[in-house]
Amino acid sequence: MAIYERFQDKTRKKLAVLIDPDKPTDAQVLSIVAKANAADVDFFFVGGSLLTTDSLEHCIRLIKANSDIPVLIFPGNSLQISKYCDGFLLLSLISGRNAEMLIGRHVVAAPYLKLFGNEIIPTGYMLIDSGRMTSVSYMSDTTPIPHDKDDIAMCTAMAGEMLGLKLIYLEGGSGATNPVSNSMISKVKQMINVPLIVGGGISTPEMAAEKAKAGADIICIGTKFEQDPEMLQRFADMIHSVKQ
Ligand code: 1GP
Repeated sequence: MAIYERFQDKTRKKLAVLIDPDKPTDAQVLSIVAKANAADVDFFFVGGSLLTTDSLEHCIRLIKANSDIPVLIFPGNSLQISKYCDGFLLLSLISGRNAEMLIGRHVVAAPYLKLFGNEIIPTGYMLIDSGRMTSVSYMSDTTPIPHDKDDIAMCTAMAGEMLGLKLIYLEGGSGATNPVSNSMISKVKQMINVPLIVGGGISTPEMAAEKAKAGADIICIGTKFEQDPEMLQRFADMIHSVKQ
C-alpha cells in the first residue's frame, strides 16, 4: 500500500513516533522501536530542526532493520534526505512568508528526491505559537500563527489544500508548553478533506485522545517518548481507541 493511502485510511486514528536522530543512542532507538512494534504504531517520523551529527541515515536503517512500520523523513532542512526511507514529507511552511521555506529549499532538494524515488507527500506545515520561541520558528525565520487565531489557521489550511498539498500538519513545536488548541484543530478539520496531523507538546495519553477527538487524524509525539518510552503503549491504545 502506498504510504499516503495509510494516511488516508479512516479505520482508526493514528500515532506517529518522532525520532530526532541526533538524540538517542542505538540502544534507545531499538527500545523505542520494540515498543512501537508491540503497540502497533502507525508511522515513524525521523528528522529534527538542526542535526549536529551524521545520524539520519544510520537511524533510518536501524529502524528499518527492526520494524515494518513505515519510516518517513520529517525534514528540518534540505540536507535531511535519504534513499532508505519509505516516504518523505515534503514540507512547505505555509504559516510563514519565508520564500525559502515555501519553495526555495525544495528546488535544491528536488533532483535528489527524484533520483532516490522515495514516495513524496506534499505537506502544508503550519507553525502555531506555543508561548515561547521554538527551534522551528527561529531556524525557519518565520512567525507562527497566534495561538488563538483559529480563523487564520483555517484559511491557511484551506489555501494549502487548494494548492494541492496532501497533508496539513499543525505544529506547536517540539516540547511546546502549549500544544495546538482543540478549538483550532476542530475548526481546521472542518474546512479540509486531506488528513490532519497535530504535534508538539502532547504529553499525556488523555491529551492525545482529546486532540484526536477534536479532529486530528494523526498525532505526532517525540519528546515524551524520549523521556519515557514505557508510555508508548498507553498513548497508542488511547489514540487507536478514539472513534473516527
Ligand atoms: C515536533 O510535532 C513534533 O515536530 C513532536 O513534538 O516532541 O513535543 O512531541 P514533541
